Amino acid sequence: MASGAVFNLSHSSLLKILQGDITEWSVDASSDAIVSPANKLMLGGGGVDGAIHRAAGPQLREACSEVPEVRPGVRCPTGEARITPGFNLHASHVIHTVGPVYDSDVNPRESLTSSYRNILRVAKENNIKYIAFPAISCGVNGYPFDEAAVIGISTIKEFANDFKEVHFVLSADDIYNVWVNKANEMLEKA
Ligand code: AR6
Repeated sequence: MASGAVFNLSHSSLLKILQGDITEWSVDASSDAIVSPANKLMLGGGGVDGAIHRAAGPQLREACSEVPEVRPGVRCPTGEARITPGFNLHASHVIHTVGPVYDSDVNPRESLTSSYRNILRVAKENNIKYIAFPAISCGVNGYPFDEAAVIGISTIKEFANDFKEVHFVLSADDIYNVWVNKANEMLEKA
């Protein structure tokens, strides 16, 4: 994974923007998690969610199937988050969220902010200190990269004191460049 760009979130925490495959992400700590942008049933989908399920192994699907449905066909509503173990991943946990579909969500900005906030709340409740995000909703869900980067970085900033390191692991060149540019505008370089 490329070393990327590093910023200060607070005096004791860092934001790192890395280019690579989030399924290969590992840190030298057990209090860690990666984020999976799932669908509402949480049983695996395409994109990064599919890659995370393949890398974690079938136990991840089994653990997801045990998450109670809040209504038929919905384990995780849009903007919420659920946690499971990471199984065969290097990361010890997966935090699943359902990000907004940009063209059909009534308030995509609010839903994406809510996804980030609920992920960080669940992570904090589980004593996670290192967490890696992909670009939630920036694939098939069609969210504009600039706005998604600003929402992601500013919401993470609200939780700066609760984590040691927050990473974005971005596979696409164009998304990586947008994230680094926005972080340069919003944060101080470490
Ligand atoms: N590592 C890091 N980033 C990746 C990887 C990877 N291995 N693979 C893809 N990306 P998407 P969404 C990037 O479509 O828009 C699924 O079917 C990709 O380039 O995975 O939130 C779910 O089940 C893009 O920038 O997620 C949901 O139904 C970003 O990850 C729905 O798609 C997110 O792309 C979620 O859509």
